[in-house]
Amino acid sequence: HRIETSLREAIRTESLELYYQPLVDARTGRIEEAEALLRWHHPELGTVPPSVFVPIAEEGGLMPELGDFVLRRAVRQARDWPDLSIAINLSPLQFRHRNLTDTLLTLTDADGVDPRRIILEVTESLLLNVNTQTADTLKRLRRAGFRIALDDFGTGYSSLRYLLDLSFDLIKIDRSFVSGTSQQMAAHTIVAAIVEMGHALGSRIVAEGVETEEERRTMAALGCDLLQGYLFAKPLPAPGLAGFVASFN
Ligand code: G
Ligand code: G
Ligand code: NA
Ligand code: MN
Repeated sequence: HRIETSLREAIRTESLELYYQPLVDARTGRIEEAEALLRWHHPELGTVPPSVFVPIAEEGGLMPELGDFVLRRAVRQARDWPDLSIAINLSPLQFRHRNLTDTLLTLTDADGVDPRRIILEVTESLLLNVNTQTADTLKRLRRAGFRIALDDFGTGYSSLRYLLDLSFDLIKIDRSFVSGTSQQMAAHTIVAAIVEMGHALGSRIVAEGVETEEERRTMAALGCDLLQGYLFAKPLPAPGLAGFVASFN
């Protein structure tokens, strides 16, 4: 696979980039978090989306290196942005390959970053077959102070069992419930139910994919704590995000 070879090279030369998308507090209107999203600007192929190259990295055994690169970059960015928490997407493979908690603590220690400012986003695919190792790692991470977000909630094989066995600081409602749906009434009923359930379990709720002012108003009225989406900003390179936050807050 030529693309795998050039991805390997891009990881080695650290020529991948992290973009950042802000999360807006629905009550205060302030930005206190940003999600790191990988971007690969390939010299010939143009911008390759992570939905394409992350699976290639996973299948080609490149995830340990790619995952470590993202952790390193994102924690370093958190050091440089003391007023923001940074959310990092984790591949399920990162739970298997090495001791994630120690790796992260080494990075946050070295950069003087409070682990509470790091949010780790996991998807239901990690939890599909929660073995005790996965559950233990999630517990250790939380004990060390890292916050855990359940990403894309409501898609995949949603099982409420995860919410019983594991605690999440944040639940991110997938954008299919937030914007552009033809069954808006039903979607809003489900969002309201997730908000009530999530709050009762001590989680804060994020609405993803907020694209319009009306969606912002609706999601805030339904009780979502944080809002993320193109209405506020697309994922931006680090300097762009910093400028955006400075004028927004
Ligand atoms: O940025 P975009 O919407 O194209 O992201 C598409 C998918 O790629 C999302 O599911 C997102 O979680 C995933 N993704 C983006 N950045 C990272 C990353 O740093 N690590 C992992 N494992 N997945 C990522
Ligand atoms: O799976 P995950 O939620 O991590 O994926 C985040 C992806 O969603 C990113 O690739 C980002 O570019 C995309 N995204 C963020 N906000 C919006 C939005 O308002 N609308 C759409 N269509 N995509 C969004
Ligand atoms: Na995410
Ligand atoms: Mn998501």
